[in-house]
Amino acid sequence: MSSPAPEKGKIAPYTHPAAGWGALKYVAINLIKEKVAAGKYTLLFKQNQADGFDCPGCAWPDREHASTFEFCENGVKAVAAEATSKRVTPEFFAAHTVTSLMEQTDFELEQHGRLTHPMVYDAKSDKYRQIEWSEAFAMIGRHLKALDNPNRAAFYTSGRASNEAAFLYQLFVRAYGTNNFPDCSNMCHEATSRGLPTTIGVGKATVLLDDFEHADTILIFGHNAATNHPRMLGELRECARRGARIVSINPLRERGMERFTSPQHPVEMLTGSSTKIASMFLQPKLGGDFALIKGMAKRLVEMDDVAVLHGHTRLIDVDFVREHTDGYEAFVEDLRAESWADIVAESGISYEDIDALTQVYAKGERVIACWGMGLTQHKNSVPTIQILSNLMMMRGNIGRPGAGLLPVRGHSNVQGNRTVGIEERPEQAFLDRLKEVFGFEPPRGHGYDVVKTIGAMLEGEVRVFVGLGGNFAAATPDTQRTFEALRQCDLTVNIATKLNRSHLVHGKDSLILPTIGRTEIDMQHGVAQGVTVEDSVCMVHVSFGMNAPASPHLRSETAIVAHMAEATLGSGKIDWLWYAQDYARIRDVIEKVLDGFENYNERVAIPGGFHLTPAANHRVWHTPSGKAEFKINRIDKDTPIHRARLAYGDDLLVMMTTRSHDQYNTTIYGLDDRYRGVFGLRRVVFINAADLARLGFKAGQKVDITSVWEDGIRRRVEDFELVEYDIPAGCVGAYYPETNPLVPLESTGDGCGTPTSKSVPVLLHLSK
Ligand SMILES: Nc1nc2c(c(=O)[nH]1)N[C@H]1C(S)=C(S)[C@@H](COP(=O)(O)OP(=O)(O)OC[C@H]3O[C@@H](n4cnc5c(=O)[nH]c(N)nc54)[C@H](O)[C@@H]3O)O[C@H]1N2
Ligand SMILES: Nc1nc2c(c(=O)[nH]1)N[C@H]1C(S)=C(S)[C@@H](COP(=O)(O)OP(=O)(O)OC[C@H]3O[C@@H](n4cnc5c(=O)[nH]c(N)nc54)[C@H](O)[C@@H]3O)O[C@H]1N2
Ligand SMILES: [Mo]
Repeated sequence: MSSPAPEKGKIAPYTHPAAGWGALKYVAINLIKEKVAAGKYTLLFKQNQADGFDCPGCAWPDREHASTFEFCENGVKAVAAEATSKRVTPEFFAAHTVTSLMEQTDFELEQHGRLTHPMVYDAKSDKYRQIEWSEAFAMIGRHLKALDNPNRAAFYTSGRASNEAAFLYQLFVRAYGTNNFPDCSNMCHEATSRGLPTTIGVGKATVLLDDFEHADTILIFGHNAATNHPRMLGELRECARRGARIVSINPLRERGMERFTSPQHPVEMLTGSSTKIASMFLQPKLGGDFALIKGMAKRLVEMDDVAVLHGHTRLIDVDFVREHTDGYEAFVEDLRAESWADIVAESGISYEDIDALTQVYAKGERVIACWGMGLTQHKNSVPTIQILSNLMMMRGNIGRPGAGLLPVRGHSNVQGNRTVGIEERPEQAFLDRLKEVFGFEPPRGHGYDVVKTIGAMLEGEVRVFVGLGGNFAAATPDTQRTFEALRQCDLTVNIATKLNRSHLVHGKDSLILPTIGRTEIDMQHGVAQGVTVEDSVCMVHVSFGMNAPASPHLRSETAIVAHMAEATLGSGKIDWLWYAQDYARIRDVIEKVLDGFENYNERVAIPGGFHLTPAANHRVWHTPSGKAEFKINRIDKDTPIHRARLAYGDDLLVMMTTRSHDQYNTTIYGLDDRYRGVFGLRRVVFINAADLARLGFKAGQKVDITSVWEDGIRRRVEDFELVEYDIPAGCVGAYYPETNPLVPLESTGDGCGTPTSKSVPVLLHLSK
């Protein structure tokens, strides 16, 4: 990545509640900065409403696409970023070589605005120049047809694409002949998508928003709602005011979990009052959740033993366990055998605190467990999701009102993308249906995920990369090797709204194909098209853009996919362009291929859309045993981190890479992280006071960070300012994507392949 610009920042603890006036002020600043045209302000009031567009900000659901405008600072930022009046034109590209653009930070690249024309890389001038759409598609077709094996191409998806675009994309890629579908999900909730089906038969949430009205206890693991899903705080506020207990399990005491001033409630806004959100905070070590939750399960069994002894009400829901589950006896036997010393050492939480948390859990009659990246980006993430699911099963907290599991998804349609077939390990039944409906034999083997795609590029096996949105070069781990991988490709194609790193780290041939965003009107043959998306609680609803496209030369994602397919495969078997003329046609075929989409076009027209109800909600379990399954996993004490600690002792720290308040993944809107008290800089390391003292460092000093891995490759980033922070000893935190060069490609979650972005073994050295 480009060399760091010198930063002048300020560290000042944030003492106010989350949201409230602070958020509003920043919203205003953002709109001005983005120079949104006056008429477009009304856009914000059409967000997440029945006749508006689905917010591209996140996958948090909304109440029936409610009539009251739900104010969310980050949704506004996402909309403003898309509605910006700044443009990246062919003239812009003529004025900058790719090499010179590489010198700019991700923040600077984002600031240039919206892409306006399809562009092709010209090696002689080291510049992008304008290309006709037809020529661009012909180039893609030529490259793809020239490959001796379809598995030499990889097709990335970032979770913003609509169901229609994503379905057509997977159809194209499978008709072409590969299951190489790396997607953002591989780096995100993959542990959820792999772990949950093994226990409850489905990899999705088992709750709806209404369940929050009935829950009496909400456990929130590893998730920073105030920044990443601000609208969730509104829901939690109502729960807290009703007296529900909210517990935050997070190495950091995130401000938003403490107090919240609701922008939806004028009295709170005017009086400056706020609502206390969480009543209990537990701060495990990074990656310590598996041991912690196993400790809760063990403690619950012990407490249940006592209840049996005294003839009290059982703490285990024995009816649920008997009727609905498999493997309970062996699971309990394993819990009894687990040592408390290991649980405490590996979780970083004392026995007393585990006991207190278990009491809260056991008192809850209706418990919801939510989680984010804090649980999913570790080596033991799949076991962690399994044990959490099992803990909830022990008290029958699945498939009844006010209780259930809620993985809080990131990208606004990442869940829908997977539903409609963006999956490198597709189920045979799904492929059979594709074959039945479209009459071709889809590839049957597993394709490459993100990490395997990069490996295969490095080996020279994958030669063509196509990205439907996202920023593959910056979002992925091991930056230097990923750059090397992409640069070895024959062709890289990026379908994008804005300029980003992935356009600059390119193959021999390279195309940037500009597309319209979710907030813009998608006209096909004179008719404005709606697209459909699925949120975190499995509601599918329609979204209509409201703005004129940023440039008349933009094409919709669906149209671009259709043209790529036609240029590669022709229209003999599947009439790609016909589908792209009217998206209702795509929904008709989705309905034929996938269960749950009956009368898709009619049902999605109802305000609020429809629920793709997971079978687990009805206590029907799509697992091999036909029951919800208990899974046994041991606490692993021989991981690369344990081995590194043996080698380096207490110098070895474990680092999480996380989001600041002013970013959307690799899109950097600004340099502040308001709730964590960091202003004007991003190159920081959050570190415990005791670690600072022990290592002989002082807050404010600059350090270089190196990662410790067993392959001899040097991974290092420089000049990060030490910030003293309330984070468990031995753990440090820093922002992504600046620290992605430290995440080794081979360091992935067992059973999910997710880069271990929240547990990277590192050493700190004072910068020269
Ligand atoms: N504004 C904004 N909104 C976003 C995004 C964005 O970048 N900006 N990104 C979107 C996407 S794609 C996603 S996936 C979501 C991400 O939203 P989150 O899931 O909140 O992701 P992170 O910001 O990475 O932070 C994870 C949280 O986990 C905690 N954590 C880290 N390690 C551990 C651990 O070992 N155990 C526990 N218990 N906690 C831990 C961190 O302290 C932090 O509070 O947000 C989505 N929404
Ligand atoms: N170290 C570390 N790495 C991580 C993570 C972490 O916590 N730590 N988090 C991981 C997670 S959870 C995720 S989801 C990934 C995110 O990985 P990606 O989804 O690949 O990254 P984004 O930054 O969301 O992509 C932003 C780009 O998408 C394009 N874009 C925006 N809107 C649209 C649209 O409507 N259509 C199209 N075609 N393009 C659009 C813009 O050009 C923008 O530059 O990163 C992962 N990487
Ligand atoms: Mo994500």
